[in-house]
Amino acid sequence: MADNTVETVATDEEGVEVLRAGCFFCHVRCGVLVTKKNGRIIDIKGDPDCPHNKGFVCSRLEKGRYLEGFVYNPNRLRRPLKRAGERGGGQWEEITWDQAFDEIAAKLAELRDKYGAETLAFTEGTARTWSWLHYKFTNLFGSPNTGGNGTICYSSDMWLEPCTYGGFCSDKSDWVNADLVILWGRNTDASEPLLWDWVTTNRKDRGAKLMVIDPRCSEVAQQADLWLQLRPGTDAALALGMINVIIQEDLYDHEFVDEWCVGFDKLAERAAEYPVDKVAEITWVPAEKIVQAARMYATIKPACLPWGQKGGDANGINATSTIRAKAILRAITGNIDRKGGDLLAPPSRFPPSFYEHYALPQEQRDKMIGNDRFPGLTYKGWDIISQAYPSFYPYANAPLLFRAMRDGDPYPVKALIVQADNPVVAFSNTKLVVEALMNLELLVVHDYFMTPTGALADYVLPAATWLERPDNCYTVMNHRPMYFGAQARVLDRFEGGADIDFRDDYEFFYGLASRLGQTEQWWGPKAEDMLDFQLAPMGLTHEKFYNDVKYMVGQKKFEKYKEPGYKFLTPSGKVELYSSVIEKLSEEIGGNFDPLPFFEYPGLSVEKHPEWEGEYPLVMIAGARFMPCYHSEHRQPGPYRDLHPDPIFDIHPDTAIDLDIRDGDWCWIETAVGRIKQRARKTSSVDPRVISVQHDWWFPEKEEAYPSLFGVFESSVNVILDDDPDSLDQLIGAWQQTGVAAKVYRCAEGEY
Ligand SMILES: Nc1nc2c(c(=O)[nH]1)N[C@H]1C(S)=C(S)[C@@H](COP(=O)(O)OP(=O)(O)OC[C@H]3O[C@@H](n4cnc5c(=O)[nH]c(N)nc54)[C@H](O)[C@@H]3O)O[C@H]1N2
Ligand SMILES: Nc1nc2c(c(=O)[nH]1)N[C@H]1C(S)=C(S)[C@@H](COP(=O)(O)OP(=O)(O)OC[C@H]3O[C@@H](n4cnc5c(=O)[nH]c(N)nc54)[C@H](O)[C@@H]3O)O[C@H]1N2
Ligand code: SF4
Ligand SMILES: [Mo]
Repeated sequence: MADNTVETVATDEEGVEVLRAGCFFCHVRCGVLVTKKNGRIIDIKGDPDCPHNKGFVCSRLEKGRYLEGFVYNPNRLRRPLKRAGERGGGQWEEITWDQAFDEIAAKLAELRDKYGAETLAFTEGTARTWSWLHYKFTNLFGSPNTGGNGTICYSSDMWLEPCTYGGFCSDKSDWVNADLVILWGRNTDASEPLLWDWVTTNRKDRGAKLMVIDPRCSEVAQQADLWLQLRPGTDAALALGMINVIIQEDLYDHEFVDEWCVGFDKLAERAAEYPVDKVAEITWVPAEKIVQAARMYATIKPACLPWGQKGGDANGINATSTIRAKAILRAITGNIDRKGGDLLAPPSRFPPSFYEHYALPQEQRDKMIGNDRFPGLTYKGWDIISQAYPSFYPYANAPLLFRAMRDGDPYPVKALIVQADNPVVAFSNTKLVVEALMNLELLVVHDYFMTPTGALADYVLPAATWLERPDNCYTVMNHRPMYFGAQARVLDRFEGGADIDFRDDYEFFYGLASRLGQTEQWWGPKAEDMLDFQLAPMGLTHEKFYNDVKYMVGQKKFEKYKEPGYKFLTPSGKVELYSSVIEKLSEEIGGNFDPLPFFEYPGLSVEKHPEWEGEYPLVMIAGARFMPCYHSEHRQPGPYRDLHPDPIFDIHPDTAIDLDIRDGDWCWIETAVGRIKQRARKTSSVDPRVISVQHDWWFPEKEEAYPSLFGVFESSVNVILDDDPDSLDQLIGAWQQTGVAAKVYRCAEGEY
C-alpha cells in the first residue's frame, strides 16, 4: 500500500501513512486524507487539495467518531452468517465466504428453475456504493425486478426531468454562481452539509439570496430571505400557483420559451386553474407571499432550484406533478443550463455492459412488477423515453414487489438480495414488508451490521465500508458536470487487528456471478478490475489515477442548447412543458396520466378520507433529516448514538399544551394503520397543525428475534405509513412520506 501514500502530506514517522479517500457517509463525497498508524486508522481530515470540498468535512468525521462509531465498531459483522433455526429466530452459524457463495448460487439456480428468473428481486437504498452492479447481475440472471427507494428519491426525477427537457439537471445546480438559491423541500444543513457550505459561502462572498419552501423553519429556513411555510404535501399546488403568477404577470423568459419550449399555451391554461387565493387556501401560504416568491424566482437571475426529496418525490399522489412543475419553473424562468442556474447533465456515458439492460429479453422485461399499473419508472416508460434520451434506469415498484412476495401475485417472488438497503426500516408499511420477507425462500443481506432486515435473512454477509474498497468517488451532488476522486483501499481485510472477513460490493456480486455462468461479462474478481475498465478510455488505470491524477474535474459548459445542431433529448427536441411521453404512455397503456401537472389532496390526508376527520387532526412530516444519523445508520451504541440517543418528534408548543404534552415526554403517534412512540420536542419551528416525526428508528441494543427485530415496531415511522397502491402517484407509484393525517397523545405510565 505504500505506493498510495499522498505526496502532499507524506510523513516520515515510522509506521505512519496517509491515504486519500472519499467520504461516503453522504452523497456529496468529500475528499479526505486518512492517517494510519501500524495499520490502524487514527485520523481523517478534509483534503485541502480536493477541488470538491477544499478541506471541508462535517461533524460525522469530527472528533474521531467514525472510529468507534463505524469502522472499528465492535458490533460489525465479522464472518458470513447462515440462519441456524427458524427464520427470524436470531440463531446463526458462522460459515466461509466460499460456502456462502456456493449455497446461495445453487439456491438461486434452483429457484430460477422452479419459478422463472423473475422470482429474484433486488432492493436498493440510496446511493452508497456502485449502484449499477445489481442491474448487471439481475439482468444477466434474467430478472427485471430491481426496485427500491429511488421511486421516492431521485430516480423519479431522473425520469421526469428527461421527459421534460431531455436531461437531468436538478442536482447539477450551479449553487456557487447563483444569485438566488431556492431550497424547496431541502434542508442541506442536515442532509448534505457540503452543499450548505457552498450556499453560505455564496451568500457571504457574492450576496446571493436564499428562498426556502418548507413547512418547518428548518436550519436553512432560519437563514432565508424568504421562507414559505406551506402545508406538507401541497407543493404541486404552490408550484402551479407560482407558474400562474409568472405567466399572468408576463415575467417568463420569452426568448427561451418561444424558441425552446413546446406546450406553453396548454400550460398557461392549466396554471390559470390555480389562482393565488385558491393556492393560498390549499397551501396555507399567504397569497402575497406566493406572489412574492414567483416574482423573486422570475426576476432574480440566475437562480438555481436544486432537487429536494420532501418537496417532490415524497409527495405520494402528487409526486409526478410536483417534480414536473418544478422542472417547468426552471424552464420558463430561463434558468436551464445557464451559469448560476440548473445545469443540464448529458446522459450517462457508461457503456451498456455496465447495466446489461439489453441482455434482458423483452419477454422478461414485460414481467417487471409495476409495468401495468405504474409504468413511469418501469420498462414501459423506459422503452418510450429511451428512444429520445438513451440513459436512465428502470425500476420495479416496491409496494407491488412486496405484495408479490407476500401473496405470490402476479407470480411468486421468492428470492431477494439486499445490498446497502434496510427494507424493514426504510420502506412504508413495515408490517407488510416483514410479512413479505418472512415468505421468501431466500433472503441474502450484505451489510456492515446485523439489521432488522438481516435478522430475517438466510445469509447475512459482512460488507466493506467505503474505507475498505477502492473507488473513483463519483458524486452526483455537484455543481460540476463531472468530478472523480481517486481512492485506494485504505484498509485491507484483517488489517490493523480488525478481525473482519468482509467482501466489498463488487466482490459480492462477482462471487455469485462467477458461480452462475456470468464470469465472461464481469471485469475480473476485484473491484480494481472494474475501475480499470472505467478508466481505460482516459488512458488510465486505477493505480495511475490514484498516484498521478488524484482528482478529475469536468469543465462546466453553459447554454449547450445554443450550440449548432443541439436538441433537447425529448421526442420533439424541445423542452416539453406538455409532456408527449406521458401522453404516449396514457395512449399505450390506457391509463389516465396527465401530461400537465395538477394538484390533488394527498392520498393519506383527511380530505381524501373524510372518515378520519376529527380523529387524525394533525398533518405529519415523516423523516426530515437530522445529524448525525443517516437513515437507519448510526444507531449502534457508541459516539454517534450518544449524540442522539432517542427518537424525537417536533410539536408546536400550543398544540403540546392543548394535548398536555411536556418536552421530552414519550408520546404515541398514531395514524389509521398503527402507532409508534417517540419523545416530544416543543418547538415553534412547526405550524400548530403539523408534527415532524423522525424516520428509520431501530434499537440495535434490543432483542433481535422476530417479532422484536431490534424494536423496529416501537418507533420507526414507516410502521405507521401506508403504501396502499390506491394512494400512490398514478404514473410512477411513489408513496407518501409527508402530509399524512395523524394524531398524538402521551404514553401512559409503563408504556415507555
Ligand atoms: N418515513 C420515511 N422513510 C424513508 C425516507 C423518509 O424521508 N421518511 N427516506 C427515504 C429515502 S429518500 C431513501 S433514499 C431511503 C434510504 O433507505 P436505505 O438506503 O435502505 O437506508 P438505510 O435504512 O440506512 O439502509 C442502508 C443499509 O445499508 C448499509 N450500508 C451502508 N453503506 C453500505 C455499502 O456501501 N455497502 C453495503 N453493502 N451496505 C451498506 C447500512 O449499514 C444500512 O443498514 O429511505 C427512504 N425511507
Ligand atoms: N442526516 C441525514 N442526511 C441525509 C439523509 C439522512 O437520512 N440523514 N438521507 C439522504 C437522502 S437518501 C436524501 S434523499 C437526502 C434528502 O435531503 P433533503 O431533501 O434535504 O431531506 P429532508 O430533510 O427529508 O427534507 C428537506 C426538508 O423538507 C421539509 N419538508 C417536509 N415535508 C415537506 C413538504 O411537503 N414540502 C416541502 N416543500 N418541504 C417539506 C422538511 O421539513 C425538511 O426540512 O438526504 C440525504 N442526507
Ligand atoms: S458532508 Fe457528507 S461526504 Fe462530506 S464529510 Fe460530511 S458526511 Fe462526509
Ligand atoms: Mo433518498
